[in-house]
Amino acid sequence: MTLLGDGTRTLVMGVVNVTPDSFSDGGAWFEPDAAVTHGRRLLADGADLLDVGGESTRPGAQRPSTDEELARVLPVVAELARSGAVVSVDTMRAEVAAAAIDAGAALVNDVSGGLADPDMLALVAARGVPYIAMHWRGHSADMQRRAAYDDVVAEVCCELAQRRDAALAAGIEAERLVLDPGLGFAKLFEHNWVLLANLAALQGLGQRVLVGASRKAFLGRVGRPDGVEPRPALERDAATAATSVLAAQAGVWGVRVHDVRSTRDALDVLEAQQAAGRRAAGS
Ligand code: PMM
Repeated sequence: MTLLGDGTRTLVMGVVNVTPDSFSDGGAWFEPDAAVTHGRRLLADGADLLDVGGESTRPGAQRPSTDEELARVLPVVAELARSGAVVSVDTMRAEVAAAAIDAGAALVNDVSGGLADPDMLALVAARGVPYIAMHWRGHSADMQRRAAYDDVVAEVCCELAQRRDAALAAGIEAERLVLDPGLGFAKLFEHNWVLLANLAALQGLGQRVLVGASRKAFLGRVGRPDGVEPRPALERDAATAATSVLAAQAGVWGVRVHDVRSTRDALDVLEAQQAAGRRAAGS
């Protein structure tokens, strides 16, 4: 199997946030040892790869300095890579990506798709690692002001196609490029649902697709009428697992989740059902 898999099943990327302030886990893994232990737990639960990040991207978040981000992610990337995990580094900074690759990271996950740092695409091309480019319209401090679309699917596809073309022009091989619709980033609740319902349009861009719905606010609102408190982030894993199944049914390359076990179980169910269908068709 190549680093990005053989395409026969949807991969599960487990999230390791080394941040004090992520919306999704409240900084539970901020200490390096705790982050490494958490990463190992995600692997035991069935993660195919681990995504280590040191910058919270929740709406309104302020950015850490480059030195702070490096200090957060490098020890965790190094230790998890040493224990054999396929590690991606979740960063918008070329300097952090370069240091993380030196420490053992095998992929770069850039939520800005190369827009935040003009050196990112060239760095990734030079290092020859796979690159995840997410749809992004600006830093978290004010991104929700940019959540205006006439046709969210067409506009996200068009803007991602521009990032694809920039990545390819910089020398990143098409085989190593993954695109991500960026659920929750400059998106209102309804935009996320429309994108989830139209993953085929994103796949039409010709690249592997990653979906990151895990614990996001739109899942906290599902099934709750207006006026009822949204479900807290830590109670969104069943809804997340359901989105993982929807994404896998659409044939995406990977899903990025905080609770690997529930998504792994849900994808195992889907795969068992699909295998039975193939057996029945062949008999
Ligand atoms: N979401 C978050 C962070 N990084 N990366 C990708 N590729 N796709 C996403 O949807 C995404 C991401 C949001 O923060 P979290 O780490 O708490 O989930």
